[in-house]
Amino acid sequence: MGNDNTAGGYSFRYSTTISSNTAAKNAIQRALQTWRCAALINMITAATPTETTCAANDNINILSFDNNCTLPVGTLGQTTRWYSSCTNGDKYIIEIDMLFSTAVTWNYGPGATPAANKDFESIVVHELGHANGQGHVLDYGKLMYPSLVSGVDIRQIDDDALTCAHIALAHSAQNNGCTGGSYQPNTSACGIRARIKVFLQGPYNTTTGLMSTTLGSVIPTAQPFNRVPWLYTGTETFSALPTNTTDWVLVEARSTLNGAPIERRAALLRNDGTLLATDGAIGVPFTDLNPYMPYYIAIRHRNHLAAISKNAITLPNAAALDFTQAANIHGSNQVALMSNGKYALYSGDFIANGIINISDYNLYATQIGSAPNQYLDGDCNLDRNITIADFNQYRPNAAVIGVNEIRY
Ligand SMILES: [Ca+2]
Ligand SMILES: [Ca+2]
Ligand SMILES: [Ca+2]
Ligand SMILES: [Zn+2]
Repeated sequence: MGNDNTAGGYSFRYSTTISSNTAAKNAIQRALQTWRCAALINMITAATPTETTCAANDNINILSFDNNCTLPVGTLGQTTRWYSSCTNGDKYIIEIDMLFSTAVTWNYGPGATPAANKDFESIVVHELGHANGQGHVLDYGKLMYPSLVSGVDIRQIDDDALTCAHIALAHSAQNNGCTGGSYQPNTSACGIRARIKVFLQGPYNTTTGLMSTTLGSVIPTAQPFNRVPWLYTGTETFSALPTNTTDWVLVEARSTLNGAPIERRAALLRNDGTLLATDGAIGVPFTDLNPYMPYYIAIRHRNHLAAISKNAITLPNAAALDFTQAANIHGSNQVALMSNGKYALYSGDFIANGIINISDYNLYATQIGSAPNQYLDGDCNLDRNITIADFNQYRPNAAVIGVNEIRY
């Protein structure tokens, strides 16, 4: 990839066949945003449409229906790329034209795709995979598989496509001596997403493999770490609680294991362990990090022992950093082994200082007897109530000591 539009990436122009179709344009914008969030692609659409409707190396990157240059029968979309050479011998894309069939009945979404229709957004996401340099895969059902069944949508980017995109874009961001300069990852649209998975012992159910969502409506809409010991002043809020949310967590990105965080972000924890942005999108959206650089990740919770990753991971990442595996966590005995073989953050660090001991019990003791249905730190099984069940979570964990790197 290169800097084609002097803004570090590529600008497409709608042909007049698309510019009059608001539903199609909205689907294209969603597809572009999907790629920006997942892989920092720097591709936008320009305000001015073009009369051009056919693929040609004419310095215009078009998005067009195939009214005037009919695609082969059965082809839903087609991306044509032109290349030039960089001084280091690489090739980079100097032009991208994208055509879409008029021979099928499109579902423009964002609703589900009716059985007889083809999903336009899915095809745009697929074609944008080609636009950032990818070919096809032979795994049926993957984004870059060369056909899409009617009635099906594949609007998300799978790990294979994401991994390929990260490799291509990380390389493109280096100085390869391409005319016009280097491609610049777009980090402003959606942040640099850290995909992370973590379980909390308190609300974890070893039978279902999920955490409870009992807190539900008592979860505060604003992040709850704006107090001792975190003193985190971030402004994360949600307007609608994403589906299946368990609680808030605080995530730190650090350059070194024991260094101060470069950036902290509050995120929502879904009951399957996936961390979400406050809008429900997958991944923690950091904004102050450098893309494609390695960071250690620490995870904190109001009443569970914090943990930090064993290794620094490159962000954005494709496969989630998995705190449910002890091998990925720095230090020994930093996470609780659950009876189904998964690991979870230790329950019972009620004052969240990185050691589970009598001072945690003391906080619990001051809250037992509180009115039910509250959001209290003494509730470590996250069932809205402070009961003996919370003490029973704490008791076997008392004397667990977190590594220095996560202690306050
Ligand atoms: Ca063109
Ligand atoms: Ca403690
Ligand atoms: Ca409880
Ligand atoms: Zn294709």
